[in-house]
Amino acid sequence: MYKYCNSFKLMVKSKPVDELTIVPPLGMDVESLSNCFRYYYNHTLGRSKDCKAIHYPYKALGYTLRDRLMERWKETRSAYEETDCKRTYYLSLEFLMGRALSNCMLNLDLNETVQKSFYQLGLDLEEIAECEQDAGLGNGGLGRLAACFLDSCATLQLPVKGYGLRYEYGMFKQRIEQGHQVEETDHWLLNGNPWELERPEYTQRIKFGGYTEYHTNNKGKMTVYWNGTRDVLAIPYDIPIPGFKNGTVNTLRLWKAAATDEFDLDEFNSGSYTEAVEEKNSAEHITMVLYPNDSSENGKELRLRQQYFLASASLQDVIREWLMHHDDFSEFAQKNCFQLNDTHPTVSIAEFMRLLIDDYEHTWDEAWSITSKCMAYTNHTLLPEALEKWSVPLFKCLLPRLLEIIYEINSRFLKQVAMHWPGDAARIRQMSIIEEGPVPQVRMAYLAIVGSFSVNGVAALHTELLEKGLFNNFYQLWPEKFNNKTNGVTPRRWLAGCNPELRQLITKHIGSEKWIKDLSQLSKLEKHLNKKDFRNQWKKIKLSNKAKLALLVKAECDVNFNTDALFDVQVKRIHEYKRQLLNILHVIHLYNRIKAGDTKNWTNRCVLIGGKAAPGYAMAKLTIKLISNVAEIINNDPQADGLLKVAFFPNYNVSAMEVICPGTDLSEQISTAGKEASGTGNMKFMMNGALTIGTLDGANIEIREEVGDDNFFLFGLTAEEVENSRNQYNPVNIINNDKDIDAVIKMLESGYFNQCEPQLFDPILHSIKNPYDMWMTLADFRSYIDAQEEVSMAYQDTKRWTTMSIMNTLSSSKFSTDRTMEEYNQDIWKLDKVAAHQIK
Ligand code: 26W
Repeated sequence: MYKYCNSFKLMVKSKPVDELTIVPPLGMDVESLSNCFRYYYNHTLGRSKDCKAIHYPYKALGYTLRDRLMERWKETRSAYEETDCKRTYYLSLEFLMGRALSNCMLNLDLNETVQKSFYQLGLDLEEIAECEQDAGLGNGGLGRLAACFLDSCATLQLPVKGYGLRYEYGMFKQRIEQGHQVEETDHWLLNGNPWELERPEYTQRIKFGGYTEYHTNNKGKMTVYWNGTRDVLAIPYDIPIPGFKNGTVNTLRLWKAAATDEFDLDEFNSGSYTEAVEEKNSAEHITMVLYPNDSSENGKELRLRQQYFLASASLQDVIREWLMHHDDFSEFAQKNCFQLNDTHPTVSIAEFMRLLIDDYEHTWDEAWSITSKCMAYTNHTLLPEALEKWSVPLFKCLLPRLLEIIYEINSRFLKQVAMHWPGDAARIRQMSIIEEGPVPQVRMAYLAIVGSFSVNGVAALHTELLEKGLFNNFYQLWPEKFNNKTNGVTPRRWLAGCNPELRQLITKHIGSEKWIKDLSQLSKLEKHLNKKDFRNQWKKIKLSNKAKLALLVKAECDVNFNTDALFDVQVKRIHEYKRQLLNILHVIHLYNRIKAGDTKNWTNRCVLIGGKAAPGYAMAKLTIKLISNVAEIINNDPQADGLLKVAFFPNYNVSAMEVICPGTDLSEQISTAGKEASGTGNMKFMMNGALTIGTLDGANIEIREEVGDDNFFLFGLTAEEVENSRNQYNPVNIINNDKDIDAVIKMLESGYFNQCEPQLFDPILHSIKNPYDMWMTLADFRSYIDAQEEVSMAYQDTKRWTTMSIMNTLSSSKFSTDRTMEEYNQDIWKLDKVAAHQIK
């Protein structure tokens, strides 16, 4: 018998009672939905017709739909159990889910039914749907990718479960005050969350702190005890993840931290009751807030606590479920896989070793054999400052047993290195999981590579750069571990859901809706490319989507966008490598042309830039201020009226993107080549018929390959050229030799955009002119200006533009996460698809 026994097991011993669980299926018709809605509104929520708070009807609808999900959820679970299928667990500190309501209606095919029901009830569905808070449990690309993956796995009927944290506060809300970013908390759970189901019966206990003790038992076997810990409880909340019209509902399990009851007994007994209760706070802090950094790690203890909390709770949960149906771990590695979303959950590798050795009495070799066959690691960034490292002293204090295990993993690993490169001491130093220095550090990426059987990048170029650069030593040692999995986006949310008019047009011309599950069918539209009627409808839909975006821009930014103009959009996190600065420099160039009267053959433009800056990232915040100031001047200059408008979009998030990408003409993907791992916004724009102006970076390269050179506006240095020209980079020379660039810099230096705020933008000017500018903004400026001029000319040729727009959507099928998930499954997970039992 294992010394570790979960009390929950006692509860499942008793035979399930059929009488309790046999229920007739719920109706999917208008009347059933209306009745169910009325029941929740009146009885469960206790509201009357006078109630003005809009979130009650929203909640009642949420419950009504969740009930329909619940039936399918149970059927999916039992299908997985009956087949004893292999499973994958997607471990991620971030899931940027956005809203659930419209996604649920789309995937359950209840859009029309709910609309009819609401019409009869006299309710405005659109208004009610708008009151749903985004589940913003992620920073950007990596978190949204996790959400798209879950959608595709459910649609493909892959038994994949997400594990994450239920942050009380999601990604901060961004307000712009006099051009500056102001952060506000995102208390997204304030009005409750109808989509989650609390499962307190599966609570897990997580250890922190303490010390280790070694005891030898009577058989001479040494056992390690991790004692004196301060434990925290992990309570799971399940979110249903519906597949598209297939009866499958997978699970996203999010953990909330809570204090244990016995935690403070000593203090309680000594009379300090209130102090003892106060201590509860520190436990609950673990899942209080999402860290809003998306590129630089800051080594905060609470962040390591979060990571271990997720890893330990999830692994214990998987083991619990495994042991309900299996006697031992002999088949565990064949039947389970953990995909690590970046290094954030990588402490799982050490934690799984601990559980197998200390709690389930495996030898080191047995435990390592299981662990290293189950773990797979995805890298999402090439930026060295984003690679996670934890100080050894901090690790030792918080997770002493895990540090011992990491040291042991490292020592065995370094022996392998020594065998492979005999006498190469430098190699051992370079590859060690522990970085030596005044304060030694645990390199989480190295731990991830050593402990995983698969290591992947997220676009072809990115994987190539990992192999040649960042992880080259490891690639030499284990080339077979490395593979590429180009990112994608789910076509449900990012085409069918956010662009209903285009969905209709595509369906009409393909003849069925099957393309929503099989995006390669978009190529069937090719025969309509030159048909007048189809093209006219295409244009009409883009115009209508632009009108919706213009309304949003008016509401959020108070700037008037004219739908005749070219809508030029860059929305993503604000970062120097993404070069929002290059974009705004181009805007200043256009403005200079207007001021100089150089407006022959002019194309009117509306430039929209949006995104959040990490609260501690001064340069990113200053870039927002610059964009806002430039916008203010240009929008109020009558000379520019009609020719050029600029707006900074506040609080860019998933729901905003659902309006922005269908209404965009030009997608800005202008990072310094070799810096953007993949990008996924680029794919959303492409799918919705926007054209890309971009560098040869990340997935842009593959986008261009798919759509063809003629339908993509390319500019800038390649990744190789960037690295090779760093030494010769001389921005001041570039300025002196290009009068347009010189004019832009002079405008900035003159203080034209900061007349009441002298010197405000000096740090930006310094960074532009710095020969060591990491992002080499000016190296690509001329080429960018020229490519933008091509864009302007192309836009005037409506016929050409429409063809290019259609070609972009038509060629976007590679960028569906359905394709991405099929590849993960074929190469890494090797899961069988399991259909859920259908509800009659
Ligand atoms: C430690 C702080 C931290 C937090 C998040 C460092 C790094 C991250 C992420 C790796 C940042 C991120 O979201 N990366 C993006 O991942 C996307 C999905 O693969 C890619 O498309 C983007 O190119 C990449 O920047």
